[in-house]
Amino acid sequence: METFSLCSFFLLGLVLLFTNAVPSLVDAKTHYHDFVVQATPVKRLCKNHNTITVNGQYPGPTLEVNNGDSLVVSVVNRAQYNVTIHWHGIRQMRTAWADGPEFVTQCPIRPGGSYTYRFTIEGQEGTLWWHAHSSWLRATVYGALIIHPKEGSSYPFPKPKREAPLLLGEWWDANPIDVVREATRTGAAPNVSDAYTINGQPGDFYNCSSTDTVVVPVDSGETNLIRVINAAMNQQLFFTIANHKFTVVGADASYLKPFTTSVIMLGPGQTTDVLITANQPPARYYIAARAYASAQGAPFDNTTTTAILEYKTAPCPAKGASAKPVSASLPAFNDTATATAFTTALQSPEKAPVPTDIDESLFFTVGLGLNRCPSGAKSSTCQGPNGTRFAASMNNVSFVLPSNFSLLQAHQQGIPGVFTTDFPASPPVKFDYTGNVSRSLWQPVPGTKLYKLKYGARVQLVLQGTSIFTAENHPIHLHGYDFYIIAEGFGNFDPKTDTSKFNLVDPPMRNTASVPVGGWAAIRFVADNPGVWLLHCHLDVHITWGLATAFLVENGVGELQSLAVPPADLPAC
Ligand SMILES: *[C@@H]1O[C@H](CO)[C@@H](O)[C@H](O)[C@H]1NC(C)=O
Ligand SMILES: *[C@@H]1O[C@H](CO)[C@@H](O)[C@H](O)[C@H]1NC(C)=O
Ligand SMILES: *[C@@H]1O[C@H](CO)[C@@H](O)[C@H](O)[C@H]1NC(C)=O
Ligand SMILES: *[C@@H]1O[C@H](CO)[C@@H](O)[C@H](O)[C@H]1NC(C)=O
Ligand SMILES: *[C@@H]1O[C@H](CO)[C@@H](O)[C@H](O)[C@H]1NC(C)=O
Ligand SMILES: *[C@@H]1O[C@H](CO)[C@@H](O)[C@H](O)[C@H]1NC(C)=O
Ligand SMILES: *[C@@H]1O[C@H](CO)[C@@H](O)[C@H](O)[C@H]1NC(C)=O
Ligand SMILES: *[C@@H]1O[C@H](CO)[C@@H](O)[C@H](O)[C@H]1NC(C)=O
Ligand SMILES: *[C@@H]1O[C@H](CO)[C@@H](O)[C@H](O)[C@H]1NC(C)=O
Ligand SMILES: [Cu+2]
Repeated sequence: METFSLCSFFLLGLVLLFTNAVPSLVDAKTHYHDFVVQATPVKRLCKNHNTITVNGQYPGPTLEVNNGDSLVVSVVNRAQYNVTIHWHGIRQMRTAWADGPEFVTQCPIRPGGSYTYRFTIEGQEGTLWWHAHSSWLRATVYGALIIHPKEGSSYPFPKPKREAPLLLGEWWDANPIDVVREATRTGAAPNVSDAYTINGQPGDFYNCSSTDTVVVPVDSGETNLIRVINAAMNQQLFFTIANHKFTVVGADASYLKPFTTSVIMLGPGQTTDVLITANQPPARYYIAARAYASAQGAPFDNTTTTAILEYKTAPCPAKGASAKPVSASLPAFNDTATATAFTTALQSPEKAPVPTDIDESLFFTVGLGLNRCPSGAKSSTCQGPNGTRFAASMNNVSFVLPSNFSLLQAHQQGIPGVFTTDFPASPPVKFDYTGNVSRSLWQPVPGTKLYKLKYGARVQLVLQGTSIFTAENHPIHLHGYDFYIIAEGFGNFDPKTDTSKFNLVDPPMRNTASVPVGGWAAIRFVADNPGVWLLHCHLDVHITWGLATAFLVENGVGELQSLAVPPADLPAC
């Protein structure tokens, strides 16, 4: 049992339960879990909501496994919405059927239905998470997925005394499904959120939240591992702890060369593992997160969420102003320099097997667009800028999900008419991507176009941001793969000069790349996992507008290089 200072109890804070880092002693295990998706009363910011949760928990249950273990998660849908669960960052080798994005690898689990996700963790260690991948349900349907080292092995850094996840989320004082439906109807940008949260709690900078702030207890002198997860819907976040530096040791379930910083930036989908040593005078210190908002002039939630790092021997706070924890300072909302300094500091711990001979050299633009409304269209459905509707695209294709089959089923069963494989390898029109883009280029074309990859293809993909409507940092997530981020930069990628920036020695490995605002990122991976794998912006507002495509990776030779057969309980459309 943990002991906590009495202050926490007087303050009615929610004390975070650190787990002791105990190695388990048995061989690879199979973990069975039941997830019941259901509406649950949740009160935040003074108001009650009927929130969609897993097992009545918000955030949902933390899953803990060892590298090499298997998970069997039986999901029962008792909510009124279609739902699926995505295991964000899990490679799902040959088990694409368990990946989860709706209409990509499965049809949704309908109200009253169920589906059991079965998969094995192969060669991944660190912090991942799970979340709904259907409409905007992931606003409240998410949780941590922690992968401890394989049996008998340990962390490649000094063993932390204790460890705990901190999930950064986003809360609407509304039903998030109503928020996205309203935006889809009107064509305008959806309402921004009303609060950010840490482990489901906004913290004491918000009205009606001060008694529920999450408290992270520490003992003087100990070093703990904090697993930070950005589960927010639409916002990159800066994260810091007052008066404490931390050592970054991992991101997206890949280890990193350790380095010290006082602030980290995470795009939605990204995780960062940090070691923090309690080496300051015993007191209470704010843990804080707020927006890194890269788009100029676009509205965003500019509030700050907090938790409290509390030394167990901290003197109990007196009543009044002096009760405040030590305050934390965060970068300015538009501090791209700090965001970039962080993302470019990440390196693999040692020399990495980065593919050098490239079979597929791809160049995808990523950005927004505006659809003109047909004359005669109701103005209530054209509430975007100047009577348009917002859109987004990759290589000018605004991605449309099918509704009668999943892409993976259509691929595996050879059903025609669901998708095509003519997604362009490079932009159909070359232009000054980050300049003042002509209005004639702003309207993308809707389509369900995939890019086909042969099994084992060595792929280089340059993700080029555009300044159509507005330039913005896009967190681009690839399902079913980790990739090396070999370089990033501002402006237009120049194949003649920018290849000199490529780090082919020790680039970081991630599953979500932050493409700099008005810039580009280059990634490499080997297509060694057959299936249909979504590539998308992890800002849900952008995927809603079509900022996505998918790779169709063909089978290789033999069973070990081929997609498994679909599970018998795979939901039908
Ligand atoms: C969005 O915000 C507007 C303005 O505050 C409000 O009238 C509307 O009800 C909100 N929509 C939803 C779905 O909450
Ligand atoms: C918080 O409550 C105070 C007092 O009722 C009010 O003036 C203020 O606008 C509220 N702030 C927010 C962010 O709702
Ligand atoms: C957040 O935005 C509101 C509305 O635009 C503004 O009044 C407020 O000053 C901003 N707060 C911060 C901390 O920037
Ligand atoms: C950031 O915003 C401030 C105003 O809040 C402005 O003065 C500054 O120029 C902006 N910086 C950048 C890099 O856009
Ligand atoms: C909207 O129209 C006005 C006036 O024609 C123009 O100045 C502005 O740039 C337009 N905005 C967008 C986003 O098209
Ligand atoms: C699936 O839906 C698409 C788009 O609506 C349609 O073109 C196609 O014919 C449908 N396929 C089948 C087999 O029903
Ligand atoms: C962008 O180009 C348009 C049309 O060519 C021009 O009207 C506008 O002034 C330009 N904007 C900037 C910021 O240069
Ligand atoms: C996208 O395609 C549409 C339709 O062909 C075209 O009008 C527009 O200029 C294209 N934009 C870009 C960036 O290629
Ligand atoms: C739920 O999923 C089914 C296919 O399984 C689809 O036909 C239906 O439109 C979906 N409902 C919503 C509200 O998206
Ligand atoms: Cu994802």
